[in-house]
Amino acid sequence: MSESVPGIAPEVFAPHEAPASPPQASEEVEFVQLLTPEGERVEHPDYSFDLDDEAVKGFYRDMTLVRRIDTEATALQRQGELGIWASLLGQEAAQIGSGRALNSKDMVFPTYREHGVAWCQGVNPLNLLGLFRGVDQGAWDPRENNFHLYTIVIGAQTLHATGYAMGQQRDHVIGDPDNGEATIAYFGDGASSQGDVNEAFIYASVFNAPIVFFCQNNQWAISEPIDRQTRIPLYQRAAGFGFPGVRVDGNDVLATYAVTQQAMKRAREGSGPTLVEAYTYRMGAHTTSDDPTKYRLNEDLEHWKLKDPIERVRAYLTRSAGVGPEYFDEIEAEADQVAAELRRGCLSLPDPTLTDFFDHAYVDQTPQLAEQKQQFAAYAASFSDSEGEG
Ligand SMILES: Cc1ncc(C[n+]2csc(CCOP(=O)(O)OP(=O)(O)O)c2C)c(N)n1
Ligand SMILES: [Mg+2]
Repeated sequence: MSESVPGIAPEVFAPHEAPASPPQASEEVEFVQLLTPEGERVEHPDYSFDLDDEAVKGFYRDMTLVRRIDTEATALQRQGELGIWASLLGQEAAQIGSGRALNSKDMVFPTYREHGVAWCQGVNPLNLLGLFRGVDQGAWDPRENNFHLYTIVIGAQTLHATGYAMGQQRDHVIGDPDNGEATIAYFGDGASSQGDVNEAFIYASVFNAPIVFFCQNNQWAISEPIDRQTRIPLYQRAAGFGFPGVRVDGNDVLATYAVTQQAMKRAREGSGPTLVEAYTYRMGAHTTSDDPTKYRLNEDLEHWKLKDPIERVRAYLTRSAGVGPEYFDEIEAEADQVAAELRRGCLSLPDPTLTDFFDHAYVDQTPQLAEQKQQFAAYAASFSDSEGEG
């Protein structure tokens, strides 16, 4: 291929060379920030946080409890009580800030890591554990908490969400920025490379659907770094699809709240989609089946620890809002209680009757599934004869 194609940089033709790296953890990244890692409030020309310190205390509580739930779930997996767990460690601010910016009518389409958003929507964390324990296929009713079932197929939920948002538009439930309704679709940096996500962007754009695409750029798609997904900041892609994109400090709960709130208002009033890129970091493994020490440097992790989303809120509350240590102790005690309850609940989840799974795939049983159910029942029964042997 010639290197002199007009308008195309020669480096495009060096496919095996590593592309220019995106900013490393130690470099400055342009984003909306309202609370620094040191816990200082800062101004931004386009976004402001307009809630009081009581609300900030609430965010601190949310993030601490959700982190504790996450730690307990990881421990339960290690003890053989869950099949797998996808930790949200490090992403608490992105999830609590965006989750708390939703109103009671907005609809959420999560991936498999949005335990913090589930918390904000009032989903019982035990329901999340049921899925990861393999005793059900997601036992919560999406309509009850406006929180769709977890989606493992990367990016697929962005299409489901766009379809839902187009339904909201056709039901004429938009037009009011505060009391109307809109949809938010969560996805990851890796998912941004999926066809589904790009198709969702196009549909949402040309139909002006009331949706916020909330990308948690945690820098990793299992072991693939962000520089294998994009050469430009992800939020800039929105321009090519014809709607605004904004990058927010994903470890700053005040900023993620403010940015999501504005984007949701825009969607609810009928002004169309927004892409929010929450710039954050996956502090843990991809899932409990993964070992990140095989592919990333410990010093990166150490660097991101200094940007911890919970610590900065604690620093702010202590230094600038006069919150004493008793408050933090209370939250710790509550977190321990929540974790103990979750553990008790998990251990007492009833084992499923496996043949029931065939009944839950569709609303109405199909002849094929009925046959498969029978075959499975016969197969399972073949083991009971040999019970107690060898
Ligand atoms: C369509 C599809 N392809 C591949 C996978 C396997 N897979 C599971 S998680 C994952 C990486 C996703 O990364 P990202 O979108 O950044 O989300 P994160 O896990 O970092 O939250 C992949 C490739 C899958 N579940 N679905
Ligand atoms: Mg990722």
